[in-house]
Amino acid sequence: MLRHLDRGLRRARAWLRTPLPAPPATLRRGPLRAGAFPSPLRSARLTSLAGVALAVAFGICFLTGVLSHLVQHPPGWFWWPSRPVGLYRVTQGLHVATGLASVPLLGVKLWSVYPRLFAWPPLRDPAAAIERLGITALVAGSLFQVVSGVLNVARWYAPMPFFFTAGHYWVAWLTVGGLLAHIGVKLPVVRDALRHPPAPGPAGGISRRGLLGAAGAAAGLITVATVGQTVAPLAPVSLLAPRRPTIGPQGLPVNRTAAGAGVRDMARDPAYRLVVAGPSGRVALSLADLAALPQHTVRLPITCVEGWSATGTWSGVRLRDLAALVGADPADAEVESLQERGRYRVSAVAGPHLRDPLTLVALRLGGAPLHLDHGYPARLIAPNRPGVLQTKWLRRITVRGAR
Ligand SMILES: Nc1nc2c(c(=O)[nH]1)N[C@H]1C(S)=C(S)[C@@H](COP(=O)(O)O)O[C@H]1N2
Ligand SMILES: [Mo]
Repeated sequence: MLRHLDRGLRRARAWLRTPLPAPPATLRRGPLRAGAFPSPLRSARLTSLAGVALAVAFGICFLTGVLSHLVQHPPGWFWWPSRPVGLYRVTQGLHVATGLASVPLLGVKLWSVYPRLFAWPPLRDPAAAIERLGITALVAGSLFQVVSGVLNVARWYAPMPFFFTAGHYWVAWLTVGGLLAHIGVKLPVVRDALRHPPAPGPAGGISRRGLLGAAGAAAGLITVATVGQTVAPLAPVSLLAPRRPTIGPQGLPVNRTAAGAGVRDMARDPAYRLVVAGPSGRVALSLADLAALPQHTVRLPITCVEGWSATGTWSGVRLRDLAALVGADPADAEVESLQERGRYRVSAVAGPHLRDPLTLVALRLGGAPLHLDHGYPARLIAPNRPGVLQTKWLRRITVRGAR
């Protein structure tokens, strides 16, 4: 039995290495010519260094991205705390920063290897054909992730005929699968290339070190030029950031306006009531009722998955105080917006956030009543939570009791 398996494997390996017939040599023109890519800057070492840097950036970007997905769509086994307050801000900041830093790294990496597209013969053997297929998928996946991520940061959805979050998430798994296979195949090559000292560089023009330095500087520059979306003191140098954390009504950016959400009239209706329903009943609170409850003030950020974040000073009623009006032992809650359509009209509030004294149904921002675009008359604000879950224009809170 084992002997058969062994023989089968050996045969498969031999087949993978069977030379394929080369195409007629007259087809070998243009970029297919020998020596068509003379740049002495390309080397196994450069490819390896760029590859290692890219693998680190992709790795951090992937892990923080999966984390963000889990926080937004928590499966039953997942648990996410409400503290530290700014943890999600850090992980999502890392996600966007490593994703943007990948742009120049991917550029250098692809530049250093693309002449191999024109290798002769095009397919040496079946193994080479399979490897090319894998690399094609990896390159396509990487480009898709980087481009769709940058488009999302720029809030330019028109070129994406699919739901960004779902596409970006599933292609991430495909890309990382391809990346792991690629690393498995190339690790010995990389180790070899990095162990040996670099060959003497070319005489004139840009040096290898210069090229690497330029790519590194570009990665750093892009990061600094966008991180101001999150780190307010760096905002003035954030030339590339499409959002400034201090521009917007009440000094805070707006993601979706009240007009865009179709809630202008409902939000300003004097008959507005916030309904709170729970295991032991239901109350409908007017703005005056809400203002008569104990008020608290917290400083918490809005951390948009699109890469900006900004801190505000919010005042209002603790969510746990509202939950206490409709039942003793609250487990979790769902908050619903006046907005009638759209993905972000409802959100779930898990136990840690429901019980946290920093979680508010906010009525005020920076001391003044909420601006209509920031969720007037009432919005949720909770610690360590993505912006998409900080639901605006609340209509109803449904509390579930512990069982
Ligand atoms: N009802 C509702 N709430 C919402 C949204 C929305 O589209 N509808 N957008 C969310 C997103 S994506 C973010 S980043 C924050 C932004 O809050 P802000 O506009 O007050 O800065 O609101 C969240 N709350
Ligand atoms: Mo957002």
